[in-house]
Amino acid sequence: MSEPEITEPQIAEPIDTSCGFIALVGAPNAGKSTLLNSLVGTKVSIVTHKAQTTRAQIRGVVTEGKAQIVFIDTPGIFAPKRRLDRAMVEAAWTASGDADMVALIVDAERGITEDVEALIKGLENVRNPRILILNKIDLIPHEKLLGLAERLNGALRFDATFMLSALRGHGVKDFLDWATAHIPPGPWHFPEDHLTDLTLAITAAEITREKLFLRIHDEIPYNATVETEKFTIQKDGSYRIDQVIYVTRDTHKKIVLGAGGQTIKSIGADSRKELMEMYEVPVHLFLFVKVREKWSDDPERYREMGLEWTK
Ligand SMILES: Nc1nc2c(ncn2[C@@H]2O[C@H](COP(=O)(O)OP(=O)(O)OP(=O)(O)O)[C@@H](O)[C@H]2O)c(=O)[nH]1
Ligand SMILES: [Mg+2]
Repeated sequence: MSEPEITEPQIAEPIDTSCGFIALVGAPNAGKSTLLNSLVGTKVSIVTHKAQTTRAQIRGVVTEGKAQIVFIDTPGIFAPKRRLDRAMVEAAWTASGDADMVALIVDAERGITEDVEALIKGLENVRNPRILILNKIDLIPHEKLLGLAERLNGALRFDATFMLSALRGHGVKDFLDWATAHIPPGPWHFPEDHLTDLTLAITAAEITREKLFLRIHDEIPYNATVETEKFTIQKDGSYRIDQVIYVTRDTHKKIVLGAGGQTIKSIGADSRKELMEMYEVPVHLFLFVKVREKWSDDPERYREMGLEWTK
């Protein structure tokens, strides 16, 4: 009988990297997407002056030294009415439940609204560390900020409070440094140069949706969705992108097209310009408008957006 081979005991390599997920939650329009973009240092999530711009979880990755933080931008949390609203709010709460830490973003100018009160109640159930971020400090005097921070900390225990301007970038680094120092040890989830997990096709659809929000007023953008049907990298390196804007009514389609197709043309031009700057290649963008009365009841549309469809 041969001697059993003696092997050295295996010692696991000590992990010297850290990695964590931080969900950014808040009322609609609080500045979550602006903050995500500022943290990542490039535009990952679309931003408009209108509430309910973000519709699903959008991940942005920041890798600094040995630490990697995955920030999750979420749809604003409000009292939902429609199925789409419910799915959006659900996506935000799911993100905060799954993350290692949750940051509540409050628009300091608006202060403690009903939506913020509901968020505070909901966050009582979140066990992981909670961070309070007072955003838009460029809009209000410093004295008011301290009172607001005190009242919010009185309503819920936060592990840290930051006051910043996501738009101007003031104070964002302090938050990032704190987050970097407080995330748990662990292997990275993404390669070092990775900024987001969004595909080119989804990013392109989001950029067009942003232009739709900016260009068309009233309720139409809230009842519309944009999908990239085809994304082709052509032989000459240029991108050909075919997208459909789904609307719910023929009257909406007419408005999105505009007289002589002027409106859709300018939405397309704005989107194409930004996509070219983003990808640094020529972009050929083809936009179509389709009426699909019940798109917001269609599970397939939710899957495209990265949302759960619930009955
Ligand atoms: N003055 C000022 N405006 C800001 C700041 N941060 C965001 N904004 C503005 O607030 C508006 C909403 O910003 P978003 O980042 O889209 O807000 P959001 O929380 O992602 O909104 P939803 O996706 O709709 O929930 C935009 O017009 C931003 O330019 C800030 O620090 N100062
Ligand atoms: Mg947003």
